[in-house]
Amino acid sequence: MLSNLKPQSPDKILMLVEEFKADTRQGKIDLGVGVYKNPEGVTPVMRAVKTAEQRIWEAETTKSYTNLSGEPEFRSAMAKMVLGDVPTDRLASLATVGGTGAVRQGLELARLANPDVTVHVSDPTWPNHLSIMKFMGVPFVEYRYFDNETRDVDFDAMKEDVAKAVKGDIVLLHGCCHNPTGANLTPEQWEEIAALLEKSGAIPLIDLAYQGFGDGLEADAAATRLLASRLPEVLVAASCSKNFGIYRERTGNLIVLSDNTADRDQSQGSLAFLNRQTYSFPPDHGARIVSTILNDEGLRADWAAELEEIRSGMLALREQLASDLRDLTNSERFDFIARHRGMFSRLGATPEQVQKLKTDSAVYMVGDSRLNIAGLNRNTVPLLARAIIEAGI
Ligand code: PLP
Ligand code: TYF
Repeated sequence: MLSNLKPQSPDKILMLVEEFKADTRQGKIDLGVGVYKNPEGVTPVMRAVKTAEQRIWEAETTKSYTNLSGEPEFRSAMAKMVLGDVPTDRLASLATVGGTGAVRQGLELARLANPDVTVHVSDPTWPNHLSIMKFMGVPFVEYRYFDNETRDVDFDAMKEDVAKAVKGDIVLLHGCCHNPTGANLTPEQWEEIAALLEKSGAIPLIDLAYQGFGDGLEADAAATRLLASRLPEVLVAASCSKNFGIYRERTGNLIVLSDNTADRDQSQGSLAFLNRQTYSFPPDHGARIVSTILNDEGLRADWAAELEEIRSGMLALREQLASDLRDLTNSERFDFIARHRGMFSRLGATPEQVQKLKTDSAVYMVGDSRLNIAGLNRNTVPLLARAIIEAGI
């Protein structure tokens, strides 16, 4: 039987990690996988996470099973962080295996509710969105999103395409810090998307993987909160991997808002069912770290301060890179790098130019010319700027 298995296409981002490791050149620069690195190139364990783990270790008296939907303390702390004011009469939620698990369970829930669901997804989007939907057999259509000339959002095209979503469809949106482009909607444009969805009755599934990495914890949740306040039904897939730096703990939360308590209760039952069918109880350690931090004033403040340092550090690197490129090109051609938010920017370079960066300058970025800003530091920014020019971008 196993001889029937076919090779699966590998994850290009993860392949790049291996390729980078194998490169023996001095001074190579890794701008590939979306993992935060400090100026020393280290992905640190955040201070508050260490303290929370210590407290958990000291206080924990059992490792018995928790709750099929995840610990209520974690889910309510997450709902508060994401939504601000939590509409408990509308809220169902689920602890999941990372943000990816939340996306997957969100899609599963949508399909349970509507077996004929079609998902509308940005072109481009995180490749795993597409591969998960293909694997599930969930039909999807792309909506135009990125303008390769301006490197901003092509909002007129996006609106035109999102308007094609009908009641019973899902529109997958990046709540902030769009991956892979770094180009995001303005608050006014979010209002327009809310109005479109209000009119059509299509439901947003908001992928919120970078809250706190863009304009701040509150600002990055603003679009999600707007949609939650305007629309009767909203799904949010929140990841704790980046903003708590607990990637390997696999911590995520799916939030489901309905417009009445009967649907809320039914949704909660369906969510617990989905966890049971997939992997039974969700992982707890990362969730417990998150609730320990969010429910303690001191730890929360320390975590938020460290997250803010990370965010402002990335923003400074963006400014520096845009400024260096302004000087080198005598133009504002690369100013979009400073306008983009989150870990990523899509340069809009050709695959050949991306390859040239790798071959000639040992600079690794994803083939679609997405670069991870956090892979840079003050000293490597000028090197990258020069390499970009030399690659003819
Ligand atoms: N969604 C997007 C857009 C992402 O970039 C990521 C990245 O890691 C995730 C979801 C999910 O992350 P994780 O499953 O590691 O929490
Ligand atoms: O887009 C990224 O780089 C991050 C990390 O299969 C990641 O979201 C990349 C690939 C993957 C899982 C996570």
